[in-house]
Amino acid sequence: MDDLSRYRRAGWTVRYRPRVGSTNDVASEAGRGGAPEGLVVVADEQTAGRGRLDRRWAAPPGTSLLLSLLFRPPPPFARHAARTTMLCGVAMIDAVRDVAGVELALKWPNDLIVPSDEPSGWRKVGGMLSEAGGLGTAREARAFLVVGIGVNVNIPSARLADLAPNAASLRSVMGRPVDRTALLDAFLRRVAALYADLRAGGDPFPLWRARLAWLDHAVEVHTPDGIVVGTAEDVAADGALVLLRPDGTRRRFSAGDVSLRRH
Ligand code: BT5
Repeated sequence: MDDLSRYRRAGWTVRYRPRVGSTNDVASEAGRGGAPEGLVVVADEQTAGRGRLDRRWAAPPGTSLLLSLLFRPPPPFARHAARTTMLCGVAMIDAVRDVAGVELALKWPNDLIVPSDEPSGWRKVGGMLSEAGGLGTAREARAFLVVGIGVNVNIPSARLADLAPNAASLRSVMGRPVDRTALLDAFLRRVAALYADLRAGGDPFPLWRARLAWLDHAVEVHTPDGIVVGTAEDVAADGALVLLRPDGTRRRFSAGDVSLRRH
């Protein structure tokens, strides 16, 4: 029932691997080799799972959804790549709600979180890592986007602290296991619909914005140069966070190497 190895879905090329370094690397290699969009790399275990800025993504084998999708967004690439990452986040949040009954939110820019009673106010259930490739070549048609997502599905509560101090899994929240195949299926169905809509001129931005945690709340933006405090006023059309400072000035942060905390 929870066996990902036989999973298939029309319209997608699903490449299952029991064990890989990183599903993002497998998908990027396929992208560089000219593979068409619609490739899904799914693994039961990653030996070199990556987060942003070379942080690690860790998960006990067979407990999580670890996957990467290959897209070739139409020009203008940067705009559509950002939109594609957004729609993947929307699709995963909606799939998790429908299949597991857990209401996740997006912690800007790329975390999937569940609200909790702890002082921090949240726990991390998943994360996304988007990587573009093939840019700067003569033809933008070669450009590709890999969206990697890791979701803690059935990680037992006792194992979570090994991964991160604030990690949670769908199982730890619901107290029962969740079928990873059903979740993957619900996710891919939504991605297909939202991506087709994007290609037809639609915009997932309002759906993405509506799923963001902490808009209008006091937050801290942690940057390499220090912590900036303010109110998370909004997100700009390009996805940048707009922070309203206590002195009434505004500052924009693009995803880069910043992260967000409640203040
Ligand atoms: C992310 O990075 O949250 C993006 C994670 C993307 C993982 C997927 S899995 C499939 C695909 N293939 C890959 O190689 N990657 C993608 P970031 O915001 O940098 O968060 C990383 C931080 O999350 C780490 O420094 C830990 O503190 C924490 N962490 C690591 N594993 C975790 C887990 N399983 N659950 C919760 N937190 C975790």
